[in-house]
Amino acid sequence: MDRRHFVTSTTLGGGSLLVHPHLLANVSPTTKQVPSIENGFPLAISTWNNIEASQVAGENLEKNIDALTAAVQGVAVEEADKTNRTVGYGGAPDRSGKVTLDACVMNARGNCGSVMAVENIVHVAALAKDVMEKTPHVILSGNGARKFAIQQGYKVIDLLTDQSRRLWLEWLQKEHYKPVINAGHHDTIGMLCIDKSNDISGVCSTSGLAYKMEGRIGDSPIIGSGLFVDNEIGGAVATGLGEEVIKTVGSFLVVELIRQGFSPQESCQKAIERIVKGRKNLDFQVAYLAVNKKGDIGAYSIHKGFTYALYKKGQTLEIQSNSVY
Ligand code: SD4
Repeated sequence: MDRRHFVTSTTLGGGSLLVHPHLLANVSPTTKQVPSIENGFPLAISTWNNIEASQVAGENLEKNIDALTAAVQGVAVEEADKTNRTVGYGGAPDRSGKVTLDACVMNARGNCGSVMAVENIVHVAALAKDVMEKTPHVILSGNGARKFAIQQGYKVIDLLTDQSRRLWLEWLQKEHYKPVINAGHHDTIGMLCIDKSNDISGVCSTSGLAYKMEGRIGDSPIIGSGLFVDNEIGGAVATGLGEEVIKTVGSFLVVELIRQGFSPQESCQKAIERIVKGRKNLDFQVAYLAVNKKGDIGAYSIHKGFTYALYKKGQTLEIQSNSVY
């Protein structure tokens, strides 16, 4: 990979400043949004250090490719990368040794598609787009999704790499299920793109949590939890412990807060606050990444270490998010 990439700290809310949950209660709707003339479009953001994925999406957007197609193509980079153990090929299996993938897409017209617990198919984000565009349904799961993929000409491959098999066999020695915070700084990829027409679309793709129970579905393929887009308002994606995102319908919540007048940053913070409020045990990670119609970005997580990859004007930067702890 010879692309230039940079690591920087966000100026949003003071870089690595710790913000205690009770401070968030004082966040009130911004009456006047700061104009973001410098934002410009196109723009692509994705969760974690998925630099190459955001760069590919951004370069496609520069060629006037629409936001959803660009996002699906960007996410495909991670889906094909066997070293990323949280997405696509090489993703960690469930506890029975099966790699099952989840993905969803949502476009600027409010249409969406999703696939859940798909085996043997790498590019599940593209498959979710096909569900949206070529079927009368929104969600296909399991064997039905796999059969549909085969009909559409997707390749069938074994998603379990030698390394994933070895690590799974090691895990079986103890069978201790404990989702890892910031696993490998890759984790689920959620991507939001704004194209040259100022249309917003989003994609989320994952292999889910390592050693999940067979049949477990996380937030990532659930519209409103792992991803939500309203083209008039903005979009949001989630990563981390899906069970906690689902309970608060996280991405929908973030977009609705933006609708109410909060900035994307305030909205992500408030959505995290909804999860952490009153909780003693916070040994899990959840992070949100959001953008509004003007291209203002927000990112916030429970624990430090969450980063996102921002493509703008030809280059992609990895940016550190603020966090509660
Ligand atoms: C899930 N949210 O399946 C996904 C996993 C993830 O970072 O995001 N890991 O719950």
